[in-house]
Amino acid sequence: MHIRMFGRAVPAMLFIGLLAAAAVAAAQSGPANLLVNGSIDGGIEGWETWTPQGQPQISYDTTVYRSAPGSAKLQGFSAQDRAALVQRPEVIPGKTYKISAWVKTENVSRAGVMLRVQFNLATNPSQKTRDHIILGNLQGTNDWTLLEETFVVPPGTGTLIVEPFLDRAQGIVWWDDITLTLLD
Ligand SMILES: [Ca+2]
Repeated sequence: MHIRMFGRAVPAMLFIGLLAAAAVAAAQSGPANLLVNGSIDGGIEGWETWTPQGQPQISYDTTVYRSAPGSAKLQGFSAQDRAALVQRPEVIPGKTYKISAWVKTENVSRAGVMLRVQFNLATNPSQKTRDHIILGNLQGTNDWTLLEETFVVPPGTGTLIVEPFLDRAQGIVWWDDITLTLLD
């Protein structure tokens, strides 16, 4: 009797051990980031820059970052300056995703620090399938702050436009660790 119980107990313990190992591995790696170079390390490769107005500067900064060795620095010098990093990841309608980003600000003159997400119709990306997500609207000086939101992709959507932004403001913004993950 004792031997039979022991025989059953060993595989169960092994199974629990494997589950624990798998859980640790999942926690360490996390869901895959659908953005290229979301940690903005080694440069801003993978991101387009968009400066539709004024004379803002976008650069790679190795002196201020949330994850080493760098972050993206967006600087405005007048209230006209608009600057954004841009990526257009593909998404699947009906699926749930989470967008998140870390941002730090210094003397930003207006509530123009935002993470903007646009939802593009697959058959005509200039048409949108819902209102933009706009997170943050920060101004002034803030230490590293997490912006995040979970959303379901509307029917007909083909891609997003993910835009860490400094919109019409003086001041400095650093963006780092920007992630888009598929939750379900
Ligand atoms: Ca980084």
